[in-house]
Amino acid sequence: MKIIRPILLVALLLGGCGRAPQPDTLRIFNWSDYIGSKTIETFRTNNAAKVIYDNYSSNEDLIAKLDSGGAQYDLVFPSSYAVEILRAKGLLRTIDHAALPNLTNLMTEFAHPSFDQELQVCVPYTWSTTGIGYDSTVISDDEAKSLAILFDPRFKGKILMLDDMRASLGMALKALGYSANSTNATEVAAARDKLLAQKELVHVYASMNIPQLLGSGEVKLAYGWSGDILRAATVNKNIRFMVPKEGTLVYVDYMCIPTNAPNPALAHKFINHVLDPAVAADIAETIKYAIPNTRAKDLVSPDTKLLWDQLQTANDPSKLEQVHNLGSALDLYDKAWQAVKAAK
Ligand code: N2P
Repeated sequence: MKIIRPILLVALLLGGCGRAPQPDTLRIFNWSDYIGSKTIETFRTNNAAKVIYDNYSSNEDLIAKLDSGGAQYDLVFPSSYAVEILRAKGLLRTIDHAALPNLTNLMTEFAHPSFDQELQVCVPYTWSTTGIGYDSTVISDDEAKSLAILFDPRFKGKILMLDDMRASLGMALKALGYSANSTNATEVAAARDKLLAQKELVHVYASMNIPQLLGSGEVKLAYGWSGDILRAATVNKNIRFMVPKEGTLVYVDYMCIPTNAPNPALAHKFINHVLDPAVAADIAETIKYAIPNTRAKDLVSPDTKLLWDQLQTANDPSKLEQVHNLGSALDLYDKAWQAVKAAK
């Protein structure tokens, strides 16, 4: 007995002795409110896989988490500039296109991003712009056309600002007539001061739960990402989305596999799953972000298709700015944003 027991223990620890095999596990790290109603469930069923699903609230959080080496995820969803930063740090794995037969469904205009022309480390997931979400019973369409509304004392305590360094400083830069990618210290300091002056009007800085906060009426005015605002409009018919005349930021978010991913094979399967037209259509239907999948567009409801088309046509390309990787100038933004967040 004395001999058999330890052997049994080892066998149990190794998962032997007739126990059912452990399911393959996929660890996903994504923004909140950013997946279809059925995406995970159908993947679990089709692949007999276990899915662990965690959320982050900004590109900066994601970068810090992966950079610390402590987090082990198979799939993450950074915006373009964050893909560049993660790649430069050696934190992204090369993607095997042979494992992605559905890649042919990708819209050609998204297939060659300037920073990764052959999609070596990323596959496009969604695109969106930032803009103004407003309750049309309180704010007129005309008022919502300018970023000035976000600085109007009449809406003190009713405003939501994105808790997002690049998006919020980018908005303040555009309100001042500068580029959202400015690397000029005086301009970034002016944007910081604009946000500092606005702070007493802001009810909350948030990058999670925006559909709920705006949809429930807790805030009447929000500077947010198009999909979150359009989603708020599905629960509260008075909510509208406006692209400000001063111009705005355009985001493409991507699916990437971290270098230390424990299960890259399953991550590839998930990317291919998301590229399936029916899966992509369910994602668009749920989150109201535009999905760069040619075949999904025919599968969404007329309402979602309309939102998609409006987003495309309402945006004057000359007013849209992609958020770029700023290299060492990022420090200016870090300091400016810390000052805004720390101010009373
Ligand atoms: C979803 C947030 C999406 C981030 N709630 C847009 N880049």
